[in-house]
Amino acid sequence: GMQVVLFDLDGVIADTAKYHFLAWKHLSEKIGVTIDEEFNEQLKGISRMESLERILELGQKSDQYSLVEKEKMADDKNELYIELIQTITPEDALPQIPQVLASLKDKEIKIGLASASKNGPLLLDLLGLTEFFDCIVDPTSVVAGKPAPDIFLKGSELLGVQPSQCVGIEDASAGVWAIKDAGMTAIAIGDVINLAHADKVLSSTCELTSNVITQVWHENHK
Ligand code: G16
Ligand code: MG
Repeated sequence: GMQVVLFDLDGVIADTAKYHFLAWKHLSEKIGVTIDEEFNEQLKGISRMESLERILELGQKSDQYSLVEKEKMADDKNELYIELIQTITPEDALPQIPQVLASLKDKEIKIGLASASKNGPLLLDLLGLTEFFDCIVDPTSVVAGKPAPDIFLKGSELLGVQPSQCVGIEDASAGVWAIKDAGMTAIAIGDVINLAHADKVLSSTCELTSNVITQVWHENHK
């Protein structure tokens, strides 16, 4: 049966995507690039340096900066992001998330974090959810980021189960590809237009329960 649920963080456990967006927007404006929410969709689930690269490419500025300058920009963005997330408290977990985590724990289903964010452990602490997680995959330990399946595969490996026994939960198109390419069942949160490659799309975490997760897994393994 289903043994493990691997959660994405940004956009699934908490609405931190808005803070990533604000921090990137601030950085972009300083270098004369304008980004909007639609462009920001492409940055979801994508690593910090890769996100910066996409912004620089949008402004055709990628070759104007050295690697050292790019690293400084990425650090500045992260500094602002960390400032913005300090206000996060357990109240900021998205609807149903603490209940779903508790219910999975009751059912002895293991829980892992498969976030591209280096700030994942800090965010789980701010949200008071660290205790639910049996493993947090270190995103720096995998070579290829989402949409590559590596971070999800690493999660199943660390928890000692086969990919087919896992469900992944994502809000980003790149993340859903990562789950599917890992050979897992994918539940997506958000707009079906961006996320039709998932096994099930829920419009928000309000619809997420541990029963829905197990049902979607069973549907996929008939
Ligand atoms: C998240 C966000 C991305 C962000 C990435 C890296 O991934 O969706 O927008 O760029 O992490 O975050 P950081 O700069 O904190 O290391 P996920 O996989 O949790 O959605
Ligand atoms: Mg996400």
